[in-house]
Amino acid sequence: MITILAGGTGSIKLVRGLAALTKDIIVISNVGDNIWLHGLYICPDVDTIVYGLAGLLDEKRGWGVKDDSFECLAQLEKLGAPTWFSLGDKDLATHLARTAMMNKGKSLSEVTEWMRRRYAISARIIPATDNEVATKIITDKGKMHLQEFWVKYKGNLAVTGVQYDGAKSAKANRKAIEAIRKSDMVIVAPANPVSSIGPIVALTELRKELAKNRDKVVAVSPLIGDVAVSGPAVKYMKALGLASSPVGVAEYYRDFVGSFVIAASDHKLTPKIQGLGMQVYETNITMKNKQDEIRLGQYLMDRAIDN
Ligand code: FO1
Repeated sequence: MITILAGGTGSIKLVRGLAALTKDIIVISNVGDNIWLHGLYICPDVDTIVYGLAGLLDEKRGWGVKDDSFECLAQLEKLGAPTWFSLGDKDLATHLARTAMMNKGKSLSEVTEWMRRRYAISARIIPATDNEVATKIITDKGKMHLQEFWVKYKGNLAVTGVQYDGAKSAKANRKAIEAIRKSDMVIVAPANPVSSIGPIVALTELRKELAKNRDKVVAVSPLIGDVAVSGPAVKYMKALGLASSPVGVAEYYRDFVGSFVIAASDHKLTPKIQGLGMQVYETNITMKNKQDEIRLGQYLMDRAIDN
C-alpha cells in the first residue's frame, strides 16, 4: 500500500501515475486552500484530485472541470456578487452537493468518500483533517486567505509570512494516521511545500506519525534548480527564510522525510541533502504527459520494493 501527501495542480500528475499502476493507493489531501464563497464550501485540492482521477480535470488550467461554462458566474457578476474566484457551472455541482451534505452533518471525509465512489475512483482520498484549517498569507496589504492572495491579487504582493489558522487545534484524520502507519511507502508529492504540504504537516499528530515512519517517507522535489514545477512555491519559501532550491525543501522536510528524489540535473546538490540524513535519488522528475506520470510513479514504486 502506498500513501501520498498531496496538494492540487502540482500533485495530481504523480497521483494519477501511481493510480495507473496500483489500486492500493491512499491520497492524504490538503485542506488549507478550502474557502467559503457564496455560502458554499470550496475544496480546491481535494477536488483537483477527485477530478483528476475521474478524468474530469481541466488539464490546461490544472483545476476545475474540463469543458465547463461560467454562466452562473456571469449572473453573479450582474448581481454585484464577488466573482474574483472563477467557479464553473459543472464545478458548482460539487460545491452545492458537498455543502448540502455537510449542512446535514456529514464530515468532509464522508462527502469525499461518497464522491469518489460516485465517480468509481479506486484510490482512497482522505482530507488531512475534517476540521477547518485556512492557509493565510501575511502581505504588505495585511493578512489574507491564500486564495485571495493567489487569485484576487494574482500573487502580486510582498509576502512576509504564512500561517495555518486552526491547525493547532485541528485533529488529524484517524484514517490518514492509519494509512501512514500501514503503508509500505509514504510519498510527499512534488507540491508547494509551504501551501500544500505545510498545512498537512502542521497537524501535530500527523507530523509525529510521519516522523516515526521517516525511513519510508520519500519526497519528490517540487523544484528543479530554483524553479518551481508549478505555482508560487519560491515566493512562500523565501518568506519563511528557506533557500529556494531542492535543498531548502529538504531542510523544511528533514524531520519527517528519509529519502528525497531530485532532478538528475540537480546532481551537485546531492551531498548537501545527504548531509541532512536523507537518501538521495536522482532521476527525471518532469511530468509533461501520461507516460511521464507513470514513469515517475514506477520509479518510486521500485524504490519501495528496494527498501
Ligand atoms: N485559480 C485561479 O488562478 N483562478 C481562479 O479563478 C480559480 C478558481 C478555482 C475554482 C475552483 C477550484 O477548485 C480551483 C480554482 N483555482 C483558481 C485554483 C486554486 O486557486 C489554486 O490553484 C489551488 O488552491 C492551489 O492548489
